[in-house]
Amino acid sequence: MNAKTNDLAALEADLSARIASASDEAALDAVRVDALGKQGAISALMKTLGAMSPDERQAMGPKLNGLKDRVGEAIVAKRAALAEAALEARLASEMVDVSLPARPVRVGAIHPVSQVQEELARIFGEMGFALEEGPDIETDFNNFTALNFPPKHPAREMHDTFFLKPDEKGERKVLRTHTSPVQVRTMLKQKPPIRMICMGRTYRKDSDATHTPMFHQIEGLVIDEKTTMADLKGTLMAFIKAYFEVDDVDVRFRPHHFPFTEPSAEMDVRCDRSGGQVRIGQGDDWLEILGCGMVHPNVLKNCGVDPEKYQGYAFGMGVDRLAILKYGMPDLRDFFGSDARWLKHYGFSPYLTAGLAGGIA
Ligand code: 2NM
Repeated sequence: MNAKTNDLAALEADLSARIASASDEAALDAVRVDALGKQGAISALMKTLGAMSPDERQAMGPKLNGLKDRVGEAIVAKRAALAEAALEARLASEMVDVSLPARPVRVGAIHPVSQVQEELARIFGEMGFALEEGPDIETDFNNFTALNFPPKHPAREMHDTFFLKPDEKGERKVLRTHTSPVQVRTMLKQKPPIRMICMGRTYRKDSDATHTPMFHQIEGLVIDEKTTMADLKGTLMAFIKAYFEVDDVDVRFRPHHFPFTEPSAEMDVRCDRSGGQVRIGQGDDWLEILGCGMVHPNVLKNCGVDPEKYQGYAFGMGVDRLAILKYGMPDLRDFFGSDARWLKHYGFSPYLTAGLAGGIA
């Protein structure tokens, strides 16, 4: 090997090493300019061919051309490899694992009415009450007549009840003014013993800070051969303790009037209002909480139950008011304002429901 050949081998080794170590497009292009550019090392060697003897030129020509081709090819190959690596890196950095769970953002909240309904269903469910349902649009019979409302009773009048347009048969349906028609339906379809609750939307023409035209009720009914006011009292006291999470509760019954019960009463619970809010259990005050009574024999008759053999009690209360008493919202109208900020503040986590499946209370 002569000196010139040695030089060429050293040049090629140097260029190959620089090509191999070029970490980006710019570094690679610098090697290309140094080797094959106008002022490049290989270009300079090519220019010396003209001054050589024919023999020398014949020996050096192929060597220089070979060197030029190999270096050129190495640069092209390296450029492709760099482009490939850059693409790989970009794909890796932009990768999205679609199998990952969604980010833990709180997207929704359980409305206090729904939360309280879950709690009520659980409490009464554990006491053996079945949950019944009925439609919001009811017949006049189920909403009034079966429940012993006299034909001229004030609650039937236009200012209380939302009446629908009469249908083809002239029948005038109503938006139920209470959930009692569900009790009527249950007695009509099922033989005693009956032990049921129902809850849902009810409608009355009423609107102020404590009344909304749509509100929620829960009502209960127990019918058996020997059911008394004492059973009613025990059941309701157990309910109050469970719902308000207190160990002791004191109640009193005040005589009242409902068309569908006889006797009828309103039940108050002992409470303390000294701290600005209502605390259930002990104290010097009373809080009216529900209406109740022994089901009127006329109602039993109207619903196909023999009043000579069966008797029972019923009760009803406002779900919205129960929510206010336990969770303290100032204005009932905000319940149905559909304001997401209100719901975010007063709503409950979907993961912490008092659900029937035994969630955290
Ligand atoms: C109340 C108060 C008292 C009641 C009566 C009945 C039925 F259908 F059995 F007669 N259901 N609900 C009732 C009794 C409801 O709410 C304040």
